[in-house]
Amino acid sequence: MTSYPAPAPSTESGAGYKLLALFLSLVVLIMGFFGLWLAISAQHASDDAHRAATRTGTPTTASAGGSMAGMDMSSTSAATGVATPSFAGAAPANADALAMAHAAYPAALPAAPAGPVANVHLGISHDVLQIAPGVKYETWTFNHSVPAPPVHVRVGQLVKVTLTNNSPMPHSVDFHAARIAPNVAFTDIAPGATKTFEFKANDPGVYMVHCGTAPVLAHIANGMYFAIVVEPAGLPKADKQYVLVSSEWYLNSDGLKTPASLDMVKAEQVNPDWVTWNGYAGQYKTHPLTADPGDTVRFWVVAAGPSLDTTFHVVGTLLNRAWINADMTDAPQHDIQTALVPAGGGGVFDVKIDQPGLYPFVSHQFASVALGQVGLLNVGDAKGTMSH
Ligand SMILES: [Cu+2]
Repeated sequence: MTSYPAPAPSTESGAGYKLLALFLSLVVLIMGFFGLWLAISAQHASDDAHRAATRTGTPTTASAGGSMAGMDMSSTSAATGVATPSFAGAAPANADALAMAHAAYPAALPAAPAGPVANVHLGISHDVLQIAPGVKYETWTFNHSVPAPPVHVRVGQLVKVTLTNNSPMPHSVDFHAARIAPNVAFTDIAPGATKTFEFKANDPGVYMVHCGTAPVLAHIANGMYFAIVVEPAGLPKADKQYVLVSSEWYLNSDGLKTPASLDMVKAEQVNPDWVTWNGYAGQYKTHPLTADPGDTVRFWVVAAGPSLDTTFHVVGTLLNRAWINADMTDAPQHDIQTALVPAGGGGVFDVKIDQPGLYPFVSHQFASVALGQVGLLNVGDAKGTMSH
């Protein structure tokens, strides 16, 4: 046993005991305050829980009407600091029929324009769109679509952007493919205004484009993003090329009867209700992308987020070529099982599948699959379906 010397008894014992008594009473006082603080915190937590519980099943609809509803709701929700309940997977009884009737977002890479100039016209508006079978959402869009249709240019082309704001609030556009002063090119434009800027597409890859107006979290979460492919010369030939944009959605209601809008608390907490390829949950399960056996299929992938990364994986094969981070100035890596596409980043992936079948493409962060981020590549007109 270690023995410590006993405190030397004070020769001025009276003063020593008074000091000790003072110290002990201070400790008691501090503990008392701490206890009081704990009790108050517990009461607040209980109130919050009660508020959350009373909102369950009757989501707040402070957003009724008004195209700024998403913004209004976000401030209301953020002010109380309480997220609405989860609406993950909410679906009407006829969800399967609605999924079949849904016109899938065209994933095929469009042709790049000929000549030295690529004109890109972007109209901003606020539109109610479906993000899952029967689930309506008050989106903010470029060209009335989430994502906006992809843009395809070739390295060396001059990209001339014309941005028109047809919405009732300021917005902007930020091209990750551009090397340009953002305080000039990416500034907000007022409702009704138009601006133009241009940049030379010198860096090959696939890039995110998004609205950069504050709070960017809200503008991206509401749907303001798309992909631009800057194709270099001399790529290996691809038989099929598809553009996939991943993103997640944060809903303040289930969106079944009236459109949902943004729950900013859920967005801040990265607690999504839906995660999608090209803006609509599971659309390529009911409307698979297609290829023939032996085709080289090239996926141009962007993770729009706003906050989730995508770990790109094709079930049943490997990524024969993988341009990680969409860095196409260097040679691709080969035979990768899963490739990270970070939020705000891209990746380019070739697969070559000889055996006919249904090959799911997913983010291997499987929470995202559970919330809708899964599609099928049908090789060789295979029959049936495949869940994953
Ligand atoms: Cu915006």
